[in-house]
Amino acid sequence: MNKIIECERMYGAQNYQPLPVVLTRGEGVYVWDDANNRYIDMMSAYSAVSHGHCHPRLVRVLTEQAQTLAVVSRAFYTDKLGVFLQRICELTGQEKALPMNTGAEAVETALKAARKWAYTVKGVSQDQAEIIVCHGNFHGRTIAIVGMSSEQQYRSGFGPFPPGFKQIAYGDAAELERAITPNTAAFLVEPIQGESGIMVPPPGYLKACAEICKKHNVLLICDEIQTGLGRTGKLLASQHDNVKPDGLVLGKALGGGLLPVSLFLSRKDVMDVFTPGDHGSTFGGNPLAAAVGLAAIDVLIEDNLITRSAELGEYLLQRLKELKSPLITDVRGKGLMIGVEIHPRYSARTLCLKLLKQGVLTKETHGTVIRLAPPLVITKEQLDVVLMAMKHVLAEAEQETSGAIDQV
Ligand code: IF1
Repeated sequence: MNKIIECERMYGAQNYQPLPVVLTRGEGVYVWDDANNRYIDMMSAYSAVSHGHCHPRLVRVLTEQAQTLAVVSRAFYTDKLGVFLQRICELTGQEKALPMNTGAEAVETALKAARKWAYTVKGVSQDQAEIIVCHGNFHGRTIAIVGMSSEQQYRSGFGPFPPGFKQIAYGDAAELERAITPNTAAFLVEPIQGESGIMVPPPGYLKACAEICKKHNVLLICDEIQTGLGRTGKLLASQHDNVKPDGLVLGKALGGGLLPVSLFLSRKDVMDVFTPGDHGSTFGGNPLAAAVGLAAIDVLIEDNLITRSAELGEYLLQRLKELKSPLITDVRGKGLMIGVEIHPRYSARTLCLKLLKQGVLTKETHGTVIRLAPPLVITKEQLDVVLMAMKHVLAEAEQETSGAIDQV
């Protein structure tokens, strides 16, 4: 057993089951292991590394800011936060933003804002606010957030959970309307569900939800922590339906693949429910995170990463569909957020282990879907290497299961 793996196993909580590889260095789409083998990273840390590993310009901004002023708390103003918040508000069309660190913290901020808006603006009675979420959602790992999850494993052993959440099927706008009551504060939804297996809702779904929310004075809050910042081929996935939500949550890639940066953004009348002392975070909005977040936005725009995601994502999706393997039951996604669904009689994790041997790093979700979400700086040539590897491991797997899996 690798001594490094042994050490992590000995002293670390076993809340993950990593693939048997020890990474030591990253640059662009590549990462290297402790035996100096090179891999193409098709996971990009669940879309937190959209800019590629150790992006030179982002590392330079991080280093310079770290040597200047890093963390002072929000007890004081700094020269970095306001300009960062202005930039992201102008880019997304939202009026105000509240900076946090992890995605879950920004989601919790959104939940608190929606509830307080319901009581102080919409007129819902105290402690009666309801928030609607979708079956198959993933919004983080706090007790309130797993309390509204449909995934048994994320909930088991962690109850009791806070009340005030309702679950509806994903992709069915009529169900949203049926679930709304006079106490409904908000509908929190991922424009494309990531963790539940890259589930793309029918075209027009988000638009229909936006209209229903407007009709019933319910806040539409989009969790774009994974789908945002170019991942699906537009700045925000909600733009595929021409929807501007009342609230927006960003995270992951906002930190440029270097440190946690997240935001809750919304209309002024929603954000203004927060008065000094209502909510906060030691590190939220620190100048180091603000400087890197601003640079991450600039690189996203200046390096044209959003168009790359759209064009290369379309290329990858089409080529995957051409693979015609009996092991593949579906290929779906938008931009460079793609899922390859594997026949349930074969283990997606086994395929990921085979891909590892071919120099391609990725991980399955829910046991059957292989996630392909590379840094947006990937090239067509590098995608061709990934496609060759996919073809190779599928052929190998078909050999092993010859005849066991009939043509689907
Ligand atoms: C894990 C995947 C899971 C997210 C969306 C909020 C958060 C996430 C849409 C919370 C985080 C991460 C968490 C990580 C695995 C990964 C993930 F979908 F990306 F694959 F779990 F579903 N909203 N997603 O995707 O953000 O607090 O983590 O910064 O928890 O295992 P966070």
